[in-house]
Amino acid sequence: MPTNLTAEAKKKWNEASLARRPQEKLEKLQEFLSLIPKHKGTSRLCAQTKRQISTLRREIEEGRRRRVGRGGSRFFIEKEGAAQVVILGPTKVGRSSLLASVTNAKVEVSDYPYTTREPVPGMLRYQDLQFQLVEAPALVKGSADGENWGLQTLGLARNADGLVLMVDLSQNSLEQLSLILGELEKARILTQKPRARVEIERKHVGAGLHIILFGRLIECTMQDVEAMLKGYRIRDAIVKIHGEATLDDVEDAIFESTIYRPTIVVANKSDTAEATKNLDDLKAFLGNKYTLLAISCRNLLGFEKLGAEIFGALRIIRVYTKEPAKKEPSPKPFILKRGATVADLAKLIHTDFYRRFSFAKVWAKRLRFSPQKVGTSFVLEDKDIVELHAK
Ligand SMILES: Nc1nc2c(ncn2[C@@H]2O[C@H](COP(=O)(O)OP(=O)(O)O)[C@@H](O)[C@H]2O)c(=O)[nH]1
Ligand SMILES: [Mg+2]
Repeated sequence: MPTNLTAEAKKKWNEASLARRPQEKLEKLQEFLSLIPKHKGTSRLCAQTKRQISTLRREIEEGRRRRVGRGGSRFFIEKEGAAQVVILGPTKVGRSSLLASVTNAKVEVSDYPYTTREPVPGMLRYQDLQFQLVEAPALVKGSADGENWGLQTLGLARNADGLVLMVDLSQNSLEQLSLILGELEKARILTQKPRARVEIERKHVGAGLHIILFGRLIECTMQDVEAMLKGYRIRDAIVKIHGEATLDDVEDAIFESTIYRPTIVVANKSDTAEATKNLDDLKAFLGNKYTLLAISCRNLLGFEKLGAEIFGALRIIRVYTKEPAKKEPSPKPFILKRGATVADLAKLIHTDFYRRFSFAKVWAKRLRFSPQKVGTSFVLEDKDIVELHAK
């Protein structure tokens, strides 16, 4: 449903998105909120803006307190390894136990609820990769409205590369899963690949507006999209539209409201008496929508597939580069998204490298001859070896 904001409101949003200082951003957002007309089409935007305001307010308050003590937000975990995966779940499902079982992290496993109040990271090894698992504080009903540091916890999930939703097979697992999915939905974090994806990359003034359509527009034209972006004063940007997108999807992207995070479900305590029934219920509910992994932290069962399932859900590939003069590729792979090309690899290494690109040689099992000489548009796959040649 369209929001039909006034020009004044759109201008205010632009000011808010450009504001650098938190205090200034907060003020602009409050003014923006007062300018949103209240009707069905804007209820989601209102709720999201209120959430943004209250997160900012808390951050500002925390910052004030922190300036006296040590610096940095305790809810921000620096990314390490191939991807950051946040473990979400209600209290006592075994998030700490999982971290203690599969990573080197020092965590507190406890019979008391809400023991984990701050996110705790640990590294999970998978073949030649490491994933950073982060135990988030427990989700509760109302997390998306700020209960139990919910805005920060869900902010952590927003910032992650992937999610593990964790439930407890000795309890009503379906109820727990519904709680998690409900809070995520309220926070506009999708756990299933959406039918459309719109990326807006802001550019410097004068760069112009470039809209690239990879998919298809539904019930709107390129002119409509352009008019909507310009209405929000987005005049210098690269806009990529994947899948089947409506004008609402474009507006969602302007507000950066809806995001998608690859997700798997992990059901712990498979050693308990109630586990079989609860697992059956979960399977019936999930179908093939999510990967479901049953584990027992107590009996150390089911972990062997965790790394592979996370790797699969993230839809990433490893590419090994080789220098022309050397025999062996570098042991440390570059991480790319599935579907990435030689051009993406070159850009990832260095923009200058991409500009000077001449050709590449690829070694891969699927090729009839290796190495094969390829250009920038060659689509890479997991475990490909690439030798880049510059002009
Ligand atoms: N039976 C059983 N109990 C478990 C298992 N994993 C964890 N627990 C217990 O569940 C409680 C909560 O565990 P904890 O890891 O602190 O949960 P968290 O709140 O999600 O971090 C503790 O008493 C653990 O001993 C398991 O696989 N089976
Ligand atoms: Mg814990």
